[in-house]
Amino acid sequence: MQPITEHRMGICFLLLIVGFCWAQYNPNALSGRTSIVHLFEWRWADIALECERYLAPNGFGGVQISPPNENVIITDPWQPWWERYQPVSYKLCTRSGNETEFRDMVTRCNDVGVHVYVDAVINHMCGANAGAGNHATCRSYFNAKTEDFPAVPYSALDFNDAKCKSRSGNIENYQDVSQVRNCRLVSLLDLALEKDYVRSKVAEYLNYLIDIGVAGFRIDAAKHMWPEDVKAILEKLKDLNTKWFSAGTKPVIYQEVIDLGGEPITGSEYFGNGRVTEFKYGAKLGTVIRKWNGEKLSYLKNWGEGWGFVPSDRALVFVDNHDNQRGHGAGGASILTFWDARLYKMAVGFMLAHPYGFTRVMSSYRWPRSFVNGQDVNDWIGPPSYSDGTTKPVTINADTTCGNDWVCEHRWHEIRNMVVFRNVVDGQPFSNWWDNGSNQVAFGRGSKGFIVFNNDDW
Ligand code: QV4
Ligand code: CA
Repeated sequence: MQPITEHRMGICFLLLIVGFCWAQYNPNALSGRTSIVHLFEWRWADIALECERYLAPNGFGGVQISPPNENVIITDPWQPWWERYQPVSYKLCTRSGNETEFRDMVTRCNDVGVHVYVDAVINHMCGANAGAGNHATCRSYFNAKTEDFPAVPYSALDFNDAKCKSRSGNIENYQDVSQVRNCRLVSLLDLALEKDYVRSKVAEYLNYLIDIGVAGFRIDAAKHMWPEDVKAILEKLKDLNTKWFSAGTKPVIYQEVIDLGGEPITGSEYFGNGRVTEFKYGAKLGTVIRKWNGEKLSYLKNWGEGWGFVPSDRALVFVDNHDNQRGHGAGGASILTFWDARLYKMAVGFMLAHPYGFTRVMSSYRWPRSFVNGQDVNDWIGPPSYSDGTTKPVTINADTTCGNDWVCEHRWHEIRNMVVFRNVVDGQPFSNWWDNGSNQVAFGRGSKGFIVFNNDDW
């Protein structure tokens, strides 16, 4: 065996020189902590408290946070959640808090062993129609029309306009790979990531966060970037802060690539950089648990790669995310959310019991859904906030649930208990499957755990 190992290491070393061995798949959570939670739109001050009072004591490994960098303030509609996906600079002030609060959160979460994963919006800046002025969360000046972002600084030379070959300058055809990566996603000004200058500015931002103590990144809109451009940025990244991580630890990377099949761009193209989001997971699980298309729980016997998913150690999985819980992004109507609480708990319970993938629990806020022709016309509404636009704090009720319209799915006791279950059975094999040929199933995790699901009507 020895010569083979050495041979492999040799190949890896060779590949390293040409840059193929960067990838970081290890979630960098404390050992025995196997899930993270997305605290969507939470304030940094509330996340710091939640790490200390709830996430650490209940064995959560980390938190995915909303984008921490400066974004455009949109007033029509009124401060939608999605304004945070329209960067103006890499300064750390947003509706979630300022840099001081951000640093305090990262320090306090790390100090109790809960790590922070940043949603990194690096494919683009704001929308082409975002105007000009200082209507941004740190008051930086920008001009979307002239593509001027002096607070970075980026100028028109740093965007992809010349490379984009679509008629409108937007992505019009997802079958055309170069359009998907060189044109504007819903008019968002597309960065020229093949330029070393742009790569360096992005890496400078990510390294700044690494120095503060973050553990990794969700790479937003990775499908819209060339995998080699993402890699070139990752190669510029430092190891994690040794105050909390052992020397030589790289940031974990999970790339948002929506691959439901049917498009030329696949998740596997990005394995060389890190993990990818497996969107088939929530779409299929929702279909099964809703019993649509004749699906039943018994079909989950070969759940995972057997369903055409990416390899388990390359997958970041979730039942719903901040997009598809409100009809954005991918997945469609089958996606289960807190609005379907009973089925949702079953789906999240199944995800956390099953060994496939690295698991992310969603934590949402409630908004006034209003369907017109099957479309939620309120899908844009931002987090619970006061009339001056500031986000409401997450209050905690006497029964440990959350107030102020924060849903806190991660505190639902069925979900919280399954986070603990997953930690307890970590490393144990999937075993002793039983089903009734219908919607009653059960399985074990080695000698450490056993779980039963009944989605039949008896
Ligand atoms: C609209 C039109 C354009 C038009 C433009 C200009 O759609 O055709 O050119 O006006 O008038 C918002 C609006 C959108 C608007 C755009 C620009 O919703 O209607 O364009 O702003 O003004 C989030 C939201 C988007 C939002 C975006 C920026 O979901 O609706 O766009 O933030 O504010 C694909 C991708 C995948 C993506 C997913 C939603 O492959 O990468 O769509 N998911 C991620 C994030 C998601 C985020 C982005 C990417 C962009 O998870 O939250 O989009 O950073 O599947
Ligand atoms: Ca792009």
